[in-house]
Amino acid sequence: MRTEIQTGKKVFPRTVSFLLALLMLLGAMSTVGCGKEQVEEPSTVTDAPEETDNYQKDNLPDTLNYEGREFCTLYWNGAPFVEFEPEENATNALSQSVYERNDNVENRLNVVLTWRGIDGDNSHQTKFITYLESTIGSNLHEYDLVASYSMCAGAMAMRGYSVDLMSTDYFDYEQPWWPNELTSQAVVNNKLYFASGDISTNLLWNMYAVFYNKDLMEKLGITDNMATLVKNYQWDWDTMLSLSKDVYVDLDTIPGKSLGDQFGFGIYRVYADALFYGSGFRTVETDSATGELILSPTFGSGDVQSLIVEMLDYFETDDAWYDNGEGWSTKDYFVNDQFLFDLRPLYYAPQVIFAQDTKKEVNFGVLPVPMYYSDQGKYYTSVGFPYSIYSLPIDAKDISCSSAVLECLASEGYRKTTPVVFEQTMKLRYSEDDVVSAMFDVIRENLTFDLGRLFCSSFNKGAYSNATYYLFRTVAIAGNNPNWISIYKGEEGAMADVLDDIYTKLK
Ligand SMILES: [Ca+2]
Repeated sequence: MRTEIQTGKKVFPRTVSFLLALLMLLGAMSTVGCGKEQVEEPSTVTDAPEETDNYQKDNLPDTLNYEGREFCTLYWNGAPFVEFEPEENATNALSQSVYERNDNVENRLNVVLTWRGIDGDNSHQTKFITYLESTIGSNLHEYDLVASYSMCAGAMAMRGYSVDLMSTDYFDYEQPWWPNELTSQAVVNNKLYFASGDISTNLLWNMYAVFYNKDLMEKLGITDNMATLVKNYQWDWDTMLSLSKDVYVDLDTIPGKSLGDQFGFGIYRVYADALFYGSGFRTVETDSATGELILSPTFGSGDVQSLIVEMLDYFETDDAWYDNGEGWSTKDYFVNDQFLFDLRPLYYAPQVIFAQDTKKEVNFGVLPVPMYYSDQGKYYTSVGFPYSIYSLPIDAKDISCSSAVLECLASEGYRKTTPVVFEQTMKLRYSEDDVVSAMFDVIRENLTFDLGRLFCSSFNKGAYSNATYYLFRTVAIAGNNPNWISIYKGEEGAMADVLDDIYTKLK
């Protein structure tokens, strides 16, 4: 039984003073790559006496001791936020928390973490996989753990390079740092070849949420009962449409609807996937009778058709702005009170709302993506692609040790790095405001791990590349095409073939 920790006050101890941590950080920055240079002796500073908060602890035995062995993780360069090693000479809180997480792992398990980054972001996936072939595929035993760009983990598993985590000694899927949906959606034939969650800071930053502008809400005379709506599962599509009605004001000099105006809701086309997943739809699921992977009956359903029609109708009105251009992610319309609701990845807060050159301060809150059905009873959070998925390479020298380090990184990340992501999103200490903290946890705990999304780069046998996200986001929504059933039917056979192939390789 998973321990639910989303309610109640939690305390994030700042276990070492910032200055001390900074000195430790500067002293430990000598690592460059695996097997090249040793990091300095792990610090002996521990925070055990202060870890008496009500955060869930892991079940790793205290007796684990890997006798100072070097533990090498391969990761992808270009991750938007610090996640693996602390940045050199960095004094920011996130980098400090990554340092503390790694330090705790080293001290607890008596390992020396080394890291090697290679090209592997969206445009370098082939390069990353080719490199994996040259090392794991050649059984060189170079790496103990692989942290890849999210789309690469599926390709790695398909090639047979990933260990089934469920069969390893210390991977503990019931812990809160591994999202519920990871094991309910990404397990194939009782095997799980990769994992993510609190272990990846970039996953948390890329979670889609709806920002709402409290200043504008007040100006419009709307009572802010958003937290209650969310808590009571009343935050749904109809509620959002009704709250965003009549918000429109033609503010700029361009007559009629234009981007300089005031809107109830704003969204960029790339983020439209979040509304698909927020509705509980998915592209792939497991056939409960046979255990095989199948295209989800929800994917090609009339319900998706209805959502698309409603979205397109909504975007046509003055209530909503649907942006089909580029550069949306850095725009400050929301900060300037032009949008009541704005669907965004969470990194919008540190990158734009709190950016140093932003002159205006906006009061805002974050909400999960609204449910489509009023009786849905559950929110679902999807994630933009630039985050990490962790895999244990089959040629790792000691699978048991790799399993322990993976679990320990996630567990320590849950207590060290996740609170900092929260603090930098909300400019609040996690313990300061239970309502805001609970909202963040609703978003975080309902992450979806649809295999069609995780393996999207394999779905290329039909008319479209990456069909499992491209069809909805681009062909239907951005293409302003409400004929979902026919779009889906045209691609269904090709997608089913790919899925058969995936299942055959993973089962
Ligand atoms: Ca206008």
